[in-house]
Amino acid sequence: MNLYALLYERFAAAFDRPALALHGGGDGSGSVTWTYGDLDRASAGFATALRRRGVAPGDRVLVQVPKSPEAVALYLGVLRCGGVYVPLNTAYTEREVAFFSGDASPRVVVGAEVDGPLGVDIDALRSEAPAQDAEPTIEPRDDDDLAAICYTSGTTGRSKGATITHHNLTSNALALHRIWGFEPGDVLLHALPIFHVHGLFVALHTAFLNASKVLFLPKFDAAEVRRLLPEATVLMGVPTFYSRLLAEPGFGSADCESIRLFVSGSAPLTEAVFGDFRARTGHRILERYGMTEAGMITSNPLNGERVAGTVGFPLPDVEVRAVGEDGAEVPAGEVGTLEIRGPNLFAGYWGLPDKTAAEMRGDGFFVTGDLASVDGEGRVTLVGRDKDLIIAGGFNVYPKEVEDRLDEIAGVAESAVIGAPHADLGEGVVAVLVAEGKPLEDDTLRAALDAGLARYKHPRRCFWVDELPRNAMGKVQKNVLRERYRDAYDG
Ligand code: MLC
Ligand code: AMP
Repeated sequence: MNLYALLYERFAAAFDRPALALHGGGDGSGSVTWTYGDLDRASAGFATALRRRGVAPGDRVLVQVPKSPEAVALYLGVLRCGGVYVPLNTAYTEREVAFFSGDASPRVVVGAEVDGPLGVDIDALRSEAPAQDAEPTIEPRDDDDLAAICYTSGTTGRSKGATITHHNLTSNALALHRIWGFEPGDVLLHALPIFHVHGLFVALHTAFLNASKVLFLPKFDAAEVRRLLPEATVLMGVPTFYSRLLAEPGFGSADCESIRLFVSGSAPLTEAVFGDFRARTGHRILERYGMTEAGMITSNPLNGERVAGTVGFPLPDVEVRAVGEDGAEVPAGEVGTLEIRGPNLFAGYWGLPDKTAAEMRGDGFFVTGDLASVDGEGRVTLVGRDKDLIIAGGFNVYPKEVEDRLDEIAGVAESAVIGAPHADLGEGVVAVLVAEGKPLEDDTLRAALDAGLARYKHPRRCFWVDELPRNAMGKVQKNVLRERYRDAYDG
């Protein structure tokens, strides 16, 4: 079934009700509300315009646009016409976008400045099919048909497109809607970006299945979120949202009276933030775990104990196991690499069957690259990663990609990129560099990186050394560097 057909069933009963409420200033100025009817009609318009531009079922539509109600309608419009939605971080540079465009071979590119005839601005696209000639069709889709390709950077430095089916999205959304107890009257406060799984799928799908009102903020701003909390019942965020709310002077239980559920994910929520939040507000943040390739995988319970430092239990129909180096499951409570299987699991990496095969076991389990233990009750605790990944403020940064860009800069002989603890972002990107001649100034490095690397991936601390520590095999010892520079941000 086309995911939009399911959503449409819920929307149809709520056409007059608010879907997306965009808040202007504190005095209510500039506020705009889209009803579910508006959203449906706008998505039909986008679907019509895309069809006219030749988008047939299965064709990719690459999108790099700022967060807005129109952008949500465009996403729904792509689903509706059977297209495959390919969202891109708005921070990506032209060089990064050019790679995704080349890889996904889209029929249409919305927003991003890609040279060529495929590109169109979102407003122009919208005006191509005004409401009166928008066709209400919803293209039939099979469970295995692709709904989206979400790029996730890889350990090799080359991004991979995770292909996600209608069934992946639908099963995950229905499961989360149920286990998180969505109920009539719920209002979601939405401050996440909508180019990643968390803000696009988890947050929007659960709210839309509920035909809930969504308070739609262009980006996270702690003071603004605090101001709107009394109008909401659910907030979903990365851990940085919660640590920044705690840093708001006087923030406490009075701010949270209407809230029934705070959800955190995409990066580890520290026990300190969980504990402080509970002490200040009385709320136990519900931590869940997911990834682009599998949507949501585990969740702490809505009712029942939410244990700090754990990510809870597998979602319905999802199986997890921790395995040792020999590939065999380790005993309960012991740490292994987490492998998962279920209806949420993606259909493979776009155009990369070998990479897909390398991360799949013969019995259909996927190797997440996260290190975890699973206790006797099935509760999962993540303890680290065996993939070389940095998560800063919920955004993933793969060191290899940053190293590749650094190594291209004249004056850099070689580089090693690591993550260091960062009070605000969880982890911050650190570069350790060997100079070719005299070490470069930070500003020079920065300017050179700007040409090809989104800014959230930039190392904000750089250290020049005579040589990188290496093991007997000649491999850079990142663990040594992580130890040496662990105070880079918070020392
Ligand atoms: C912004 N900047 C970051 C950053 N976000 N740097 C490192 N890490 C980040 N996460 C940089 C910008 O490049 C800019 O630098 C400067 O910080 C200010 O930008 P900003 O936009 O004003 O930043 P800020 O408001 O502070 O944003 C922080 C944030 C945001 C935490 C609110 O990053 C955010 O919303 N993160 C959510 C990410 C997310 O949705 N992850 C889900 C992935 S899905 P300069 O130099 O240009 O000034 C997934 C699966 C799952 O992982 O389980 O959910
Ligand atoms: P992404 O590739 O952006 O989808 O990021 C997925 C990765 O984020 C996972 O493999 C985990 O390493 C990490 N992650 C997601 N949720 C959590 C969580 N609650 N705690 C710790 N790490 C998490």
